[in-house]
Amino acid sequence: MMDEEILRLLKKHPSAFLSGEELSRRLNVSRTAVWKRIRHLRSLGYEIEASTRSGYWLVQSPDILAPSEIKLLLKTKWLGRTIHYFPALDSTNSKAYELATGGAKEGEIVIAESQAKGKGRLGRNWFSPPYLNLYLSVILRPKIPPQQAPLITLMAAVAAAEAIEKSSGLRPLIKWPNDILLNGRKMAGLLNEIKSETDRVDFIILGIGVNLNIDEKMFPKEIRSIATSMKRETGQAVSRKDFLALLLKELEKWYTIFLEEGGNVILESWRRWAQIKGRQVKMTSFGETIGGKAIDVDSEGALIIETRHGERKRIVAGDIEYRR
Ligand code: BT5
Repeated sequence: MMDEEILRLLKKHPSAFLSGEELSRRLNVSRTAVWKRIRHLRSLGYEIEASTRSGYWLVQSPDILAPSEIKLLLKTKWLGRTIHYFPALDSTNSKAYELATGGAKEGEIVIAESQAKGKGRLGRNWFSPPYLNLYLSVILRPKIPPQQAPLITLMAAVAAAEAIEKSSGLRPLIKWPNDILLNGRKMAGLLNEIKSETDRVDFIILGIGVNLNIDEKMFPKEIRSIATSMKRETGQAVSRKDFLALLLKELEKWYTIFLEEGGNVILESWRRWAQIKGRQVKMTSFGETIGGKAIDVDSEGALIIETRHGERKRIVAGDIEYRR
């Protein structure tokens, strides 16, 4: 808390020193205590000039997603007001699951600068190098039956697509169920994990990975031709913290719409982003592959495919490829 307050005060005086005396008075702590926090902030990468005469001057903030940086930018009412921040984690989803099991509240979020075992769906990996992208997990506790949980994935995809469009000016495409593509390449992925009882959801961990500033050559070879980042598509680096603040705002907005107005509004919007109706797709689900025409998603977010023989299939989980 004290770090955030110090940064808030220093940021109010962008091109001037703020005296140690004033800081200690405003924070109601000793000057030695202020100095200790300044040293800590420096260790996080904040460039702070210190002079015994004039006090402290924040020269530059690091590009990190620490609460001290994010909280000043947040425009949400409740989402992301509690931030669990880690320079490195195995997986933000695993950490959020653990926190939620221990009673963490709706709206708490987990952010890591890198993940050693970033999780994709079906046991796959999510490549998560440090300080370039976004790895976020949100704890949600909607009062809904478990069958409706996939709609939360669609809701999050809509929110992420909208944040990406607002930030980049480019229109992404959502690929069922959880990929977000720019120019045909994957820029973001979502992974929801759910804990539920028979008739109600206990919590949902909404995991989102967004490639922001990673350069193409940094992707491992296996995914280089299928993955992309915001920077690669726009030619410009993005501020990760601004993007995070925007994404949280969109998520709060769309989640509220889902709770108040129901799944249909989400589905309508999702359909506009996904343009899936009538596309020829190849679907792999639990080891089985089928080709066919995508008809639509149903009210629970499952994909309906019509095979060549006119048979309709309802797919709840799997991967699709578009065929031209
Ligand atoms: C996903 O899985 O797309 C879900 C990814 C969710 C990642 C977030 S990061 C924060 C949170 N914490 C976690 O531990 N996970 C979530 P899936 O549809 O299974 O896609 C995985 C596949 O995408 C891999 O098998 C690769 O082919 C490809 N891939 C891996 N890393 C990628 C990356 N950084 N960018 C684009 N594609 C990637």
